[in-house]
Amino acid sequence: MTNNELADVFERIANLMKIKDELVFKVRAYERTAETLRSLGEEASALAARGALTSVPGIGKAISEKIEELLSTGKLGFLQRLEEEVPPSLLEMLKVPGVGPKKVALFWKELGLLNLADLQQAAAEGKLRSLPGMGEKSEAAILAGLASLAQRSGRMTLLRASEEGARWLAWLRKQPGVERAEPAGSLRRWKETVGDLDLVVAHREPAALMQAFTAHPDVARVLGQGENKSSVELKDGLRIQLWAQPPESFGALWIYATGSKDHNVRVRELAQRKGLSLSERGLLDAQGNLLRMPEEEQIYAALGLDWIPPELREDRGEVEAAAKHALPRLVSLGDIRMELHSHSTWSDGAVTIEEMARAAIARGYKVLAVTDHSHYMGIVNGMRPEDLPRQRAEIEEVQRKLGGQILLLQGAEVDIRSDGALDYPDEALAALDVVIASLHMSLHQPREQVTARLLNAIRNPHVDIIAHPTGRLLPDRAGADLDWSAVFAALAEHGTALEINASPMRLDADDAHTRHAAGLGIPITINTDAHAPRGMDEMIYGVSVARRAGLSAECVINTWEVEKLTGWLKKRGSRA
Ligand code: DGT
Ligand code: CA
Ligand code: ZN
Repeated sequence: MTNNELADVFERIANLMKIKDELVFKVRAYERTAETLRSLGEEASALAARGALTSVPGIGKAISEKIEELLSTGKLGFLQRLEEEVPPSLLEMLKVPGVGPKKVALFWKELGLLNLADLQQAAAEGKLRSLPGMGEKSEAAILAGLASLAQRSGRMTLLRASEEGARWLAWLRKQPGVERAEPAGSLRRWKETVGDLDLVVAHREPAALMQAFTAHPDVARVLGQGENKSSVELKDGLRIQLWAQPPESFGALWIYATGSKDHNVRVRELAQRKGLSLSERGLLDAQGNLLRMPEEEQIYAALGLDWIPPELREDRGEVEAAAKHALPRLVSLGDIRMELHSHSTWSDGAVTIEEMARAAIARGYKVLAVTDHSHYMGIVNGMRPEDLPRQRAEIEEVQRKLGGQILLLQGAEVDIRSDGALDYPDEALAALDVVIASLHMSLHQPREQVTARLLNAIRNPHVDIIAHPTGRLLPDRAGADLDWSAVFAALAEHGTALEINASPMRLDADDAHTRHAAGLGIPITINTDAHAPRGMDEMIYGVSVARRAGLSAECVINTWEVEKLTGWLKKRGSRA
């Protein structure tokens, strides 16, 4: 067990004792033990092995015996007896803002509540207000606390994670002795949301670096500090884990800290079968000698594997594919030649069509589709069908001005109304070069109803693309509950494209649905939905979803030659 895992056990003991209403000084001893363990410079297991646990200030005989029992058996009789007296499910309730151990004890003893779900139900039924020391106000506060707890997943968007990661990597690269600093964990795998940041460095003597890191002025709390690994919580709540190994072990460290956990397990098994031993400290041969491997490629090669792009490291068959040299050639940002979903001042965009076109040219794009919103209620400044001819005239004028640098398409992002009807009549849709349909309102209708709306749009022969299909907002707001098998069947039947909306707040469709859709031959399009030039820079996040879905460039419309795109649109009966 690591120091952090041991500390968690002692924290658990302290909380259970508080609910049991034990004496404060007894509880405090366990809390202090947890704090001591988290800031210990050395692993408790190493201290125990030397019989030196009691030399740590604050760790007496009773505590050191408990630590030794945990280290040797992974269990603790004392805790097991405590959990028989105080149900551990009660601890869930402590996470609710405004609920402390005294209230948990009250709810448990007076009402028999055992967990969060019980508490939710009792509060909703108005059963808490009549308890001693409670009232309508405190009951309402608990309901509000429960709601905010459900909202908080403790995860951040990829955008925030990338920005914070870049800032901390820049800081790390300036520290003495740092030979290399790189992102790892879910950030490097481009997972749609990130829990904590994992950063890795190559360093020969990292003790001083760990010290500087945990003493950084932005740090609020040190969750763990060791020779090769430290973990902190910043004042704004962000958590960072910093890992360090000497340069000759960097390949193994980077693989380990990148994960995912399931990928690591698979790779380590493979190493074992070859008589090797792989950990975050390095790759050891059968004699226990460290193999000098500063690069990931060297480790994978030693295991008979091609290098695996981090986006694929989720144990979804990538290790087997790498062994057969059959990994897909993943689409990359450089393959993208067009943006097919963008807004201008004709609806809620910030700049003119010409400025958006110039921004697209600056990014090397060959096609820009201007797809302003339709006018349906709730959409700010949406366009009425009668505005479309005047917009067409402006697009043609900009096209003349910019000549062959880029092809401009007139499209629209047509709202799918709450009753499933599209916001423009068919004549208006038929006059457009490309039509995007999307759900914006009434996302939380029952599954059959919201799915039927989407199917209605897919079946309209003028609709080319379904944008951000669920309407979810990351990190925490769920989107529509779609019947995906019906949606996939309709998309495949009509050849309609499915969008990966590249905004880090959306990433919708997600990687799993994209993988499934592409497997059925459904065309995939990646678009930023830019409302200003800088919005176009989010393309990389959409590409990451496609990469996590295992897609090569051919599956993605935006990588096609211009003629292939216009041919596809013409065949669908669009004007382009
Ligand atoms: P997150 O932070 O929830 O967005 O997800 P990750 O993937 O960054 O996970 P995290 O931060 O818990 O751990 C970072 C990496 O450390 C993870 O990707 C793989 C490695 N790791 C963590 N725990 C274990 C473990 O128990 N076994 C193995 N083999 N690797 C682990
Ligand atoms: Ca992480
Ligand atoms: Zn849009």
